[in-house]
Amino acid sequence: MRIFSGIQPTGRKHLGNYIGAIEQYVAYQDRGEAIYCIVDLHATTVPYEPALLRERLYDTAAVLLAAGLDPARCIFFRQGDVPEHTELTWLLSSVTAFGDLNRMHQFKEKAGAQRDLVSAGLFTYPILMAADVLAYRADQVPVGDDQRQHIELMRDIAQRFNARFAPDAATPPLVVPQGVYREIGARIMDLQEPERKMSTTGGTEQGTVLVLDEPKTIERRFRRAVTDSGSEIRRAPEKPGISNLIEILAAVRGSDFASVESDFADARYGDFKLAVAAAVIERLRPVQERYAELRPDETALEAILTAGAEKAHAIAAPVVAEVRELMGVGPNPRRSGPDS
Ligand code: AQP
Repeated sequence: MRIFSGIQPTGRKHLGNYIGAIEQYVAYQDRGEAIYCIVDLHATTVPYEPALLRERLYDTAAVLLAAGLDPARCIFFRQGDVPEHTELTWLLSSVTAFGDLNRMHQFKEKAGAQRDLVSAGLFTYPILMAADVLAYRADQVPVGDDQRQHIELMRDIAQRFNARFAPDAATPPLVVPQGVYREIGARIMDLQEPERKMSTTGGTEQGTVLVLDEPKTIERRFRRAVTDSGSEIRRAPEKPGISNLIEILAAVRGSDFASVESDFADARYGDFKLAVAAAVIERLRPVQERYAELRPDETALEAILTAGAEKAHAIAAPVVAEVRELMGVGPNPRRSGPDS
């Protein structure tokens, strides 16, 4: 089984990224051939500073390695180093429906937040994401719940490509991938506005816990987390703040909701919040320590990403060559040469 996922180097990684995606990446290294990339090209679709993009890329690489990605057990690279991603994006745009792109929630949200330019790249972002995954014929894509619509679109793109260009193939050229979502922790909400997901661009500063936040900052964020006027620690639609804290603690402990609810049945909100903060601090402590060791050595980070890109290129190049051939792009590889 082949696994693929990508993560943006925009902003600093938060607890939602960590629980919803990064922990899954680490676990999936032992479940198949895992391929992970930092999607710097996706990050250019909204306003950004080029020098800062490189800094954030190293930050993100060091966070992922500190969390447990092991270049000996996975392929770990930078998207922009493997040109097949952009070529395949263009080729697949011919089997992507404009109307489908127009329906993407993330495009609508992010386009609405732009003050100057809504880039065409923001609109075609989901095709690049489809190309990322389809170039590797990945079977499974571990992601957070917010990516469901993009995963559905990439499945449609693969199916439409196969039906249009290889209707009779015994093995379809593109694998139709499946999204995999954590049962607990696939959507971590903002601590101040628990109806919205914790997010780099759309969340509140006070409601967002960063992977690299100081312990006292993490504790303060949880202490001030919005709850409700009741006193019961149980999950309920009318209790989004408490439900989110229960979900965070269950995900961090690796337990279910019921055991968190029963452990804190007699606790007050204040004590519960501190318990969640303590568990998150403990979970992130080794990641932060390892990050501090890894981040300064950009040469070593580059070497890991470059080696990963070579391995990624070796997988993606023949897939993209087959797509070109099936689409009639470039010379016919079966045509006789001038000497024959
Ligand atoms: N709140 C979340 N809960 C669970 N999973 C989440 N993910 C993101 N937010 C949550 C998952 O993290 C992975 C990486 O996402 P990304 O590459 O989009 O990184 P990001 O830009 O840092 O994510 P944000 O904060 O969600 O970005 P914006 O603000 O740009 O929308 C993905 O698998 C995602 O599902």
